[in-house]
Amino acid sequence: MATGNQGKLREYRDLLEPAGFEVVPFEPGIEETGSTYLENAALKAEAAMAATGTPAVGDDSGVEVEALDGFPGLYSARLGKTQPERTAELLRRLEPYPRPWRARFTCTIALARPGETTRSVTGERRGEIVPEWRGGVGFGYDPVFYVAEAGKTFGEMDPEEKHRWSHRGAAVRALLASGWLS
Ligand code: ITT
Repeated sequence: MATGNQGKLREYRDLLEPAGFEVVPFEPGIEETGSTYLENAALKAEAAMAATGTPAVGDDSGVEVEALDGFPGLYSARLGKTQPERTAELLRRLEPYPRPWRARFTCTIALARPGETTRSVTGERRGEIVPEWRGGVGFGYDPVFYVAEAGKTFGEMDPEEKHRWSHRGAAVRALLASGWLS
């Protein structure tokens, strides 16, 4: 798993270990120079595969806010130095706009295997950004991402529940269903 994000790593362990996979973290240490989630996910997966010689997955994800024309999207990790700063910056930018602040989380997973073409799957979840931080579970923007159908933010869901609703849960289920991991 080509990530330095502990929150993501925990979720991949949760989602893939019950399916029989051992998830080993590897920090690819590359610059995310791609212009799409897919390009960045592939850069991470291919760097990890090249360094380790084993199959690797990379995850590029982000939250796109309608009022901000899809921002921060690809730049979700770069809105500030720490996550509290990033979340506060997102809320600051949204302040002038009327609610609801409709948003969508996207997660693209790239799978790189030695000698094979890199393949990918994507999962999405629609919701809205809320101004007050709710719940202490999860990571990243979880406390301000509200899923109306569940009546909770991601930050208020236990891991199982988040996986059921989340962009990453959907992407991993698609990856498992693809048969590419066998
Ligand atoms: P790696 O590249 O090392 O995997 P990263 O944190 O830089 O880690 P991204 O470039 O994909 O990851 O940036 C995604 C940003 O969106 C980052 O700020 C995450 O915390 C946030 N994010 C992604 N998935 C999330 C989720 O399920 N819940 C909350 N925030 C999430």
